[in-house]
Amino acid sequence: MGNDEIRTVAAEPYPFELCPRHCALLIIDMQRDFLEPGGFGETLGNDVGQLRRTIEPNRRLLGAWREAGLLAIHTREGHRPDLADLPEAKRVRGHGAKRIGDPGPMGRILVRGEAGHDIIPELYPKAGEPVVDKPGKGAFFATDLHAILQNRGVTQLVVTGVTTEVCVNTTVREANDRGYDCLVLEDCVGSYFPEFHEMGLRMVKAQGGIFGWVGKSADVIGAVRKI
Ligand code: C5J
Repeated sequence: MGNDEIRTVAAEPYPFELCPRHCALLIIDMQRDFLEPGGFGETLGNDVGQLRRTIEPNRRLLGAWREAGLLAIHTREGHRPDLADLPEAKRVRGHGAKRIGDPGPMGRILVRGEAGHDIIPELYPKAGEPVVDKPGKGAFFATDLHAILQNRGVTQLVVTGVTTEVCVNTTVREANDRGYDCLVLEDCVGSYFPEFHEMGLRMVKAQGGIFGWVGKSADVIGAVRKI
């Protein structure tokens, strides 16, 4: 089988027709500060175990994706060290004791170049894999992601990462409005709140797939292994 051949992947609300040549894996915000014990997410009282269960399925998927020679793209949420791209509304939201730009357990919180802002070692990008630094929740807002995808002829996205209801959902909605077909993998996305995870996935696939499809990594791995 070649890269142009369609592979049918089990998904809801109906099977996803994956075309490897036109499909990219988009891994959202698998950053140390969100996922690692002792990071910013945990200091806010979140159970990072809810997110860490996604690491192994993502690692297996990324391995198979790379072996098949397909395009993987990583994103990181964060801001310039001078915080010039940080809206005041985002900085003050939540009245938390710790804010973006403050010192955290792994450097300044959500600031580019700091240890906590970087991607976890298990999924670290390889040379040639684009890393998109995004100041917002959606990966298309104020980034060059759309240009990167268009220049590579990508029309489909397999979407993984964290968190299901925030950056994953926002990105899938943005992608949908730009004409991309998105397949979200339920075992490769996670939330600190299981009920939001569940609802986040249901919102994607409701109404005949109003924002896209929901599937499982094993089915995508099976499909790309045939390349
Ligand atoms: C992401 C967040 N990545 N929850 N960020 O979902 O603030």
